Amino acid sequence: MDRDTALRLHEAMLLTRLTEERLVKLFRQGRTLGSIYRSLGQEATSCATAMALGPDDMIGPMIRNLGSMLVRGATPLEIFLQYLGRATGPTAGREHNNHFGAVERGILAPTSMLGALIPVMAGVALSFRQKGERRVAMTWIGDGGSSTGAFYEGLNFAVVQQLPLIVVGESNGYAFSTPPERQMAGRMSARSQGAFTLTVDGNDAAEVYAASLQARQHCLEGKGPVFLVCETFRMKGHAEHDDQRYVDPALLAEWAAKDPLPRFEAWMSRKRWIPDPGLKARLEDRLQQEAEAALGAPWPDPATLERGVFSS
Ligand SMILES: Cc1ncc(C[n+]2csc(CCOP(=O)(O)OP(=O)(O)O)c2C)c(N)n1
Repeated sequence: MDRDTALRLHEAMLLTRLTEERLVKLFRQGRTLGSIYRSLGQEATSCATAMALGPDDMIGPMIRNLGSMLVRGATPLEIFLQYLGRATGPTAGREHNNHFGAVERGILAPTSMLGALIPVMAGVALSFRQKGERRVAMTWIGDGGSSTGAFYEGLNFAVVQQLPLIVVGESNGYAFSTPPERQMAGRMSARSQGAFTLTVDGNDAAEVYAASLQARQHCLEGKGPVFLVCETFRMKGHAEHDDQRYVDPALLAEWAAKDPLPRFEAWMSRKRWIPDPGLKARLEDRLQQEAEAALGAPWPDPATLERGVFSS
């Protein structure tokens, strides 16, 4: 990773964290229409993976991958408008979290159904191969989501067809309140179905980035899909309405010490790559302004309720 990439990756992870913190404030003020699904402590698995892609690659994020959307050009303003359900947001108030895409940015809208994006993104990868395009598709799955039929079906198809698909497995300790051993047999990497599998420390942004570059290269060489398992931990409840009382505080303390942001800052400082000391204040200013702009944005007109929801 060169200095410029490291600085951009650091900024993306910090922006992800601060955007989510701002969303939590809006949630506690009763302003958001739904809950907030944090990626606290998992910023590297969203940002360092997406950062390794080329401009023509496509991502299909899940709800905990807001960072990947920011890396590909989604703005905090759009995110706030979306969570606040305003008319000028990406879905014009039809949906109230990160379920919005932008094909021109290479983002397919996230869907709630766990595993559903694996066959969809395998199809995207198939289209790249059929057209002879040097592009890869990337999507994410939690440990809980990797027990679904759609996950097995999609990854199996990608393996059989040798498709340029990267599936990032977020092994983060819990699925809602269910620990993995209550839902899945064996470690996440055991569910690769023959895909080339890499397991990395998901809280080490430099390692995640290097593995993602390797995964992309593997796909571009026509060697088939990659299952990139990131060992990490969900530092908050499933969402803001969940106080995660079922998680051992000692486990949280253990993972807090492995927070990907300070670790990446320490890695950068060993290389003498020092982020701008004013960066955090600058990002917070930007978020303040964009949150205020979103709070001032109009609500959707009830007369348009069915528009963009049902096909005419
Ligand atoms: C097919 C399906 N089943 C159940 C749900 C409800 N649900 C939403 S998130 C979630 C837990 C997800 O856990 P995991 O895949 O481990 O991801 P994490 O939340 O840990 O990032 C469940 C059960 C769903 N969205 N889709």
